[in-house]
Amino acid sequence: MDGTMKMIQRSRFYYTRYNNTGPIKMNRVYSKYSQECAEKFAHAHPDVTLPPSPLQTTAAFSIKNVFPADRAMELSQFITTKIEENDPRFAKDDLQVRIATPLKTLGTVILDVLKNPEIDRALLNFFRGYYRVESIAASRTLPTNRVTGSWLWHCDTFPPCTCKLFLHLTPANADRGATEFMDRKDTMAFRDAGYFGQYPNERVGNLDEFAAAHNIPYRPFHLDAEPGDVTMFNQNYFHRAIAPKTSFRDTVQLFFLPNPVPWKEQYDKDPDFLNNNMVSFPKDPAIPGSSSGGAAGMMGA
Ligand SMILES: O=C(O)CCC(=O)C(=O)O
Ligand SMILES: [Fe+2]
Repeated sequence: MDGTMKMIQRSRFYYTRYNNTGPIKMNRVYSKYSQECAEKFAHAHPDVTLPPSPLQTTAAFSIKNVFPADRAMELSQFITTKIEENDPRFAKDDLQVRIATPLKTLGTVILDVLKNPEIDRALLNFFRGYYRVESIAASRTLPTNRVTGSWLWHCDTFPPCTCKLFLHLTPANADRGATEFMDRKDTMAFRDAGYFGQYPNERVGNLDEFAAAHNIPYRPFHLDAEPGDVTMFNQNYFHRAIAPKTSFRDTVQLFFLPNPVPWKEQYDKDPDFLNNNMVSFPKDPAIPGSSSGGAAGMMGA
């Protein structure tokens, strides 16, 4: 990226508008597509009013008891068993265990989370219309002293008008790996002071000193969760993963894009899509799984 583009993408006007400092083309294409999906929904549902989503102004909020707690705990136990068996679908390093093809490995039962009316409403409100699942990940974060990548304060630099959901399979809390978040106001204050957390090499683990030096508040928050709870998450507000102190934390992560038809209708067209899609987000949001719109390694969620 040349210096002029970088200056534009890091200007207040730009990041206030798109809530990221990513490429203009990505932001324009996604904003336009999202608008089209929302207009289509509004046209077909003139009597439905969708209140604004809390994710407009903050990184995350909780929806409790979405998924049966005993099923969530069973899935966590299953992960433990498979790790002990050295199952190759459970790839372990010092930070985490990544679970391959979650819908196959853990089962399509995880999509039941979307049958919860509160979740559906929260997503409809965020997208101002229909949405689809673009990808699914699942992982166990582990106790470690190493702080790197997503464990540093960052913005995923994903397209605007996208969001994620964490389904918790274990508790998450201050001692047990709950993600730390900032709201919109604080995220913008850090950007105004020159912190962007985009590329891995410009991220820091603790923003205490930076905040003090720039006279801005540093007040990250986390959300306690129990098995079966959901965290709704706007990944373009600053956040960082926290290594659990006591025991591992398990989550399933669903990533959403706007869509012209309901997620289930989209899913039924190609139920295997979510097992094969390796793209972080598509270049063309209208085409699920179209070639990658961003190298995960470059920006890094
Ligand atoms: O695992 C976490 O707590 C947060 C990871 C993260 O940065 C993300 O999902 O974008
Ligand atoms: Fe992230």
